[in-house]
Amino acid sequence: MGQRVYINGELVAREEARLSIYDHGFLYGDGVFEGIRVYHRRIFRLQDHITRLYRSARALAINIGMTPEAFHDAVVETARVNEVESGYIRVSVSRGVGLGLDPSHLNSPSTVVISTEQLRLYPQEMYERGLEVITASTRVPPSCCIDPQIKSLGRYINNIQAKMEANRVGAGEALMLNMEGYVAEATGDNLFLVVNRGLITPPSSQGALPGITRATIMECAADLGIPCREAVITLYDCYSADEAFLTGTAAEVIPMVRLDGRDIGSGNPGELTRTLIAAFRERTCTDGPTY
Ligand code: PXG
Repeated sequence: MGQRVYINGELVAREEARLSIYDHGFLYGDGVFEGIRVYHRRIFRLQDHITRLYRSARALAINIGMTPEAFHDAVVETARVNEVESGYIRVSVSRGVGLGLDPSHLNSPSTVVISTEQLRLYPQEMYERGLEVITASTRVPPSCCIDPQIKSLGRYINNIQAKMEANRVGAGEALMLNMEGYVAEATGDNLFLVVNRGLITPPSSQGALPGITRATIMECAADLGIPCREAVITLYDCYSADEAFLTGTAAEVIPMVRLDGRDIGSGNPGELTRTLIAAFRERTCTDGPTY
């Protein structure tokens, strides 16, 4: 049987999935989303993704129109009917359908789409050799504009611009600074530095999304007795770090070995990075509901 897509309460054939041309997600980026991974028929940290989705929606006053429990079950059911062994689940929710900015003119409840895909963000060799990264000139907006803690559709126009900056110079990723010039995160990943055998990562107050892979790495570090703290990070901290890596659902955990033409540490994936990648891999076998 072909792939099915959950759309507003129904599982339909992928070719038959239809959205209105006046959907607020399409017209204005007025919506929220989650990208979730499946490992060995386990939906990795699904509960955390549902919690973040509902927090994002609440912050934008979007009424998802179903309970988090029902949403959870809909994600599991979509993965189950598509027989996903390992892969990627995209959950998108928009405010609804209606032409015009004013949400009081919307003539439908929120649009909910759940689909499954295969996804690999970077080529395999980059996981082994490490990523070359640049600092983007495109900044993360301050929370008084588009709050970067909200995983909104619209915020990604900036991140896409930053990613294009990386593409233009053949780099694998771009680091983004906040308006004060401190390091926030990469375009779809959080940043960790290894300094003096401990980890530091920017706090969400500096423009980092509260990443679920980031939280997992913090737990792995605690298990392994590796100190980890949130810190305000400058480019100097990155250039002079012993090791660095990026974390995200799509990217998983990937070493960052060069930044703006400077080697980080030896310029190769570091020992602590490798240890944490292994610890992360182990967790993907146990965390999350199975079907
Ligand atoms: N920062 C940003 C801006 C992100 O978009 C992360 C950090 C990492 O968060 P998680 O919870 O995934 O560890 C993200 C997540 C995609 C895609 O389609 C992007 C993300 C996740 C899944 C898919 O490129 N970014």
